[in-house]
Amino acid sequence: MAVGRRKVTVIGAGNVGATTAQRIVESNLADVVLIDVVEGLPQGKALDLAEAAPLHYHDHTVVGTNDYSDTAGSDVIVVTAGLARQPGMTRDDLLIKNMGIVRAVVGQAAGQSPDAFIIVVTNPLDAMVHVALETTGFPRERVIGMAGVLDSARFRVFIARELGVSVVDVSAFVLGGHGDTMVPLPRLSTVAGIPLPELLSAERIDALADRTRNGGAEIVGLLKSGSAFYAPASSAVSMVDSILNDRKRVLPCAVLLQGEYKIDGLVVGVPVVLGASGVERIIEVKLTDAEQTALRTSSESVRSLVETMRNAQA
Ligand code: A3D
Repeated sequence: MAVGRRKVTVIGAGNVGATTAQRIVESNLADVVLIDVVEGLPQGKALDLAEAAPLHYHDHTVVGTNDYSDTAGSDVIVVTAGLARQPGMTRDDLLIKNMGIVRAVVGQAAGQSPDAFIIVVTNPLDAMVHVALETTGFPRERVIGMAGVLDSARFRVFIARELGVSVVDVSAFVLGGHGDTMVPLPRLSTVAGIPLPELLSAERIDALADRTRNGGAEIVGLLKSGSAFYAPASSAVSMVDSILNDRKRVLPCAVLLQGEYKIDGLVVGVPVVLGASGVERIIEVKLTDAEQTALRTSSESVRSLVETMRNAQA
């Protein structure tokens, strides 16, 4: 990684992208380049963020641009560019549109920063990690999807509220795809080391896991237009932090499996050690039959998205 000032490019200056940029500079992590296809949008948000620097006691630069040459030499690229689902648009329509966007933006950004780590946020998440891997040809250690960090943060909040305890003491273990196909593992989720099933009934755990699975939809329902962005941005930033500061945090991330968890060639959310080399290790835990089946179902839904994308290109 480059010595001296660290540089993170955030592609997409919308809700998630701008909030990610804000959190990166205000937590003193790195300089940020914010890039978007819309002219003026990244420049305006970057200037606004830069003008807050004296109030947050940081000296990081925030550059807004539409030109990929400004992103050259980035240590990390966070990909949030994409469309949200519009009325009348199917999931597959969105898949194909965002495939085109992610391919275009990641190709240009990777060309400028061939050694960067890529953190993908654009949905459908697991499929977009496939697109980023194929477009860049980067090794799987450097192309990582953000989903599990958010899902487990949501689960932690719901568990903490239910038990009236600090979120800090709750640790939630999730596997699998983002959203509907997330696989929570209550037996490996703990409150200050105490396994969750000792503290909550199976029924309550199921209810909290369901709420977590639908966590994105719950917020869309409240906001009416747009989707969650504060917690998604925080989740991406915790991954950036673990890489840039070589923290070696154990975080659930969407990575390409090559035989781990008996899955080969598909991007699935699993616990990994995230450090200065990106995904430094995939942690394999022994699953029960039911958990393995749920994980397989989750990975099959990723396979079907990958096939839809292949057919669209054929
Ligand atoms: P939004 O506020 O609409 O921002 C998207 C931005 O992407 C807009 O500013 C667009 O102009 C920009 N954009 C579109 N096409 C291009 C392009 N070709 N080049 C550069 N920029 C472009 O959306 P958002 O910030 O709320 O969400 C961004 C993405 O993240 C969406 O796909 C969401 O579904 C996804 N998301 C994922 C999670 C996960 O947990 C995986 C959570 C929240 C959001």
